[in-house]
Amino acid sequence: MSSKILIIGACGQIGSELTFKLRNIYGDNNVIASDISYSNPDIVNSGIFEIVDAQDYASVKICVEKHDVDTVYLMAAMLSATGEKYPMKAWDLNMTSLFHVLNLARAKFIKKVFWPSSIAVFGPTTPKDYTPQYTIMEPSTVYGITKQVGERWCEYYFNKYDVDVRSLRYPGIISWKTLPGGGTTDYAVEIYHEAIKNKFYNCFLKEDTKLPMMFMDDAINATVDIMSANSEDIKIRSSYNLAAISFTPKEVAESIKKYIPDFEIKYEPDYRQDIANTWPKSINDSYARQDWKWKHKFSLEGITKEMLLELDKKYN
Ligand code: AKB
Repeated sequence: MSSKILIIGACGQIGSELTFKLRNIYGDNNVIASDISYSNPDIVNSGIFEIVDAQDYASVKICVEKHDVDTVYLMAAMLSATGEKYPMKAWDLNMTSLFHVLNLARAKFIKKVFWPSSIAVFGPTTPKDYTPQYTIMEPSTVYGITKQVGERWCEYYFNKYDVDVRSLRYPGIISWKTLPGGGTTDYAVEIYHEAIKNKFYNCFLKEDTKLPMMFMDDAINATVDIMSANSEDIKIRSSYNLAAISFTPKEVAESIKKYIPDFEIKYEPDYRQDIANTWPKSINDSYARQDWKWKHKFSLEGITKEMLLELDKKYN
């Protein structure tokens, strides 16, 4: 019998594209998309879809058993900016859902788990340039705390209970199909939408705020690659640093102006600036490149070209 995959949080920015990619690779009937509501019609109408509440153990277990699932991608989470508004909700969602999936694996209902971590595990005391895999980690956001603690639990479940859990520290992810929600890096997606729709963007970060970023295709390939790598090659069971490029709002605005010369940007930093100030500017991901041969493809120029092309088709 072929392996069955469940994606929890399939309606979100990364979950939706991961669903399409995994269905291409493993076949529509082997990939079950799930979310707490029917919020993304493209996903709901594209194949098998189940309502699953990631915070309810029974809800996840029923779906796993119903479809003979052996691999779970847990993509449901509250991100950094929203997490600062609802700290306890962020803690509950991000931690409870992880424990449910890890415990299902520990009890042998499933065999393999993917759980995304984030550059938010780093904090104000972390070295900012080319941040190493192993370094000071004192996250100052609730989201970052949940990701750092989650990483410790992933490694613990691997060491103590032999749970095959794999994880990546995603940077900001840029894509045109589904909007991100509640993150600090969301500006790098919104800017392209606003450039196409209004030729103007009011940016919530300062012009020189450099953050690690990645195009969705690279993030999805990294996720598929780490999950299909041989278990012996996955030497880090907390979470791997993962990098592609780094840029500032000013740099992305300049790359847009090459295609839309009258595009204008204004900077009005808000509470998200304080979050961004604590995150790395660039990431050293040499362990991922060495252990399971990670390689990114997209540069800022490549991302801008693709984003403007696709969003132009969508809006015009
Ligand atoms: C966020 O901005 O909160 C996320 C992340 C970097 O994990 N995109």
